[in-house]
Amino acid sequence: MTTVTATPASVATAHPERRVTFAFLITGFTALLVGALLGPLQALNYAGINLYEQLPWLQSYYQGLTLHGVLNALVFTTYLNAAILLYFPAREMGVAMNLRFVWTIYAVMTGGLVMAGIAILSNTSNVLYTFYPPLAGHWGFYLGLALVVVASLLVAVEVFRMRMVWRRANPGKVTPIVTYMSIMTNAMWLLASIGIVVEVVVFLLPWSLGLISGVDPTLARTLFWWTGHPIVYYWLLPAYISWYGFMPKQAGGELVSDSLTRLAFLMFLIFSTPVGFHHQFADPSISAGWKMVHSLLTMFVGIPSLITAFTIAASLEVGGKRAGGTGVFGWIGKLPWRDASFTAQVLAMISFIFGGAGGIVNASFNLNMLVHNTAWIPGHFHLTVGTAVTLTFMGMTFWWVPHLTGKRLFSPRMALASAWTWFVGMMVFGFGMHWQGLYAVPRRALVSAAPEGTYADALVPQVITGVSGVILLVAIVLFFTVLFGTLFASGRLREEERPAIPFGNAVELRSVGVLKVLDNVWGWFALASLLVAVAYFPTLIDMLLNQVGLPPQRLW
Ligand code: HAS
Ligand code: CU1
Repeated sequence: MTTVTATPASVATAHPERRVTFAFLITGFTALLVGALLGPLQALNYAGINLYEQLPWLQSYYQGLTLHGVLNALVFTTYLNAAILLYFPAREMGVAMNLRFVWTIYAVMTGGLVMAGIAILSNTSNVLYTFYPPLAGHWGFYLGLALVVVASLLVAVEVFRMRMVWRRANPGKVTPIVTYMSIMTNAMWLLASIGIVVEVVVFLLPWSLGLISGVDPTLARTLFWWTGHPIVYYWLLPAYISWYGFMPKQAGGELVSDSLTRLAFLMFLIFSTPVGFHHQFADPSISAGWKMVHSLLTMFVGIPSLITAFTIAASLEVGGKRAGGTGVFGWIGKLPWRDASFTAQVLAMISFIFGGAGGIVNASFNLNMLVHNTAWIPGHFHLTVGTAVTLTFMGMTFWWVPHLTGKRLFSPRMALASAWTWFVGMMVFGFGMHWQGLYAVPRRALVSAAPEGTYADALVPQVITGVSGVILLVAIVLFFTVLFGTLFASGRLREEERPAIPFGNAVELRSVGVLKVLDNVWGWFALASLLVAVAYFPTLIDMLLNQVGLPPQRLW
């Protein structure tokens, strides 16, 4: 193995794929802006304050919550994933994107977004982002979401095509690391998305159109969670691409292990999907035995994140020590804390330590009963998707938007402040919500409408949660001021002044034994599929044979 410093792509030349990448990025962040602005209202709801009645364009808490969940968790992430999963492999391999195809993907995704958006805004689809039947939305809602999923799968097709082109030109070589991470994420998503595709195309869409009269809620929920758990890794892994692929360089260090990185992604391919029952521990129609199997497999999918914790911390340590830090902790202070992009992403990592620990609690068959359907769960996922992922994507924009657009970052100090404010706001929110969950305050309930004294025990965490909503509102304003300030700034950086992609020192890999084994994507895909079949088919077949179809219901 020889170490080469520059990947061909880090040489700055004009790149036509920047434009479409930017289109995905900015559409995603616009969705986040709208979705996130509703967040403080939800936080205040937990403090007993209902501002929903003040908003003339929203009819109810549930309409607002649907918009919040769909735009932030489903739309924002999918757009950013498209940008990350396509752009960095293209640049790393030096393979041209099929631009016409990628713009088509953008059009399909955006068509879906517009459809689902209209359905929600017209108050016909207040079904929340999990859209459990028999609660029924407008067909436009399901079709819109289906188009977003189709577009995400087309992203996978294009990434596989680019890798094929690269392999033809580089026979016998091991896939470059950032590309490998993107390929594994896409392969995982291919297997993971089957559940939701079947649920929407075979059941919900025909049902909402009146073509079939009933849908079995348990079957639909099971198909939903086939995708609904691994989708959280579809959100997380693009953030990991930045943590593994770029953060070592941003910290002045080096990725300490190429093979552990690949192993972690391989484990996500294998273990992400056969675990969905951990969202259904309280559901009837699934036997305790299979629930236990999924609970156990969930512990396995925690392992690649634990690997990540150690690999990334060690990679940052290299940077801190190179900058003169000594001792067990001395290196931490030497890290580039003034760099908003770096700091945002380390704060994202720190939030994930708490989000991940909560996840292990959720996954424990017995402990889950205590926290299921309580405020604890939104507490958990605002530390994971809401901070670990979102704050990483925000941090990436601080170098990536100048890289793509040639505009100078507007106020690096405000960028740094926005990262800290987001982190503090979300940590306070997570603290308040987890704590409320222990008092059994329900999630997805208009707490402010409960009879006085219902949640009297939980007053302190409720106030804490309300305060976090205000902190987060400040964070949103700061971050989007930086983003739009950057875009609307006059003047452009010269080509050579644009920040380069912080690829680490690429290790040129030829036929290195173990890496070759890890590189056999389709072999591992087959193994992953087998495991999913074993974990799901007995239960699904039973459900398919014993369906109880319910008609659509609208409770608003
Ligand atoms: Fe989860 C529910 C279990 C991870 C998102 N999860 C949810 C829901 C969402 C979500 C959205 O088992 C709600 C769904 C709904 O609406 O009903 N989750 C887990 C487990 C993990 C996990 C075991 N979740 C995530 C991630 C998400 C996410 C990631 C989004 C991106 N989750 C559950 C369960 C439920 C659930 C149950 C259902 C609960 C119920 O009853 O409804 C694991 O993957 C977590 C592993 C993570 C770790 C942490 C590793 C730490 C790292 C950072 C290291 C720090 C460094 C910094 C390097 C073990 C990698 C060092 C820096 C220095 C300066 C020193
Ligand atoms: Cu899950």
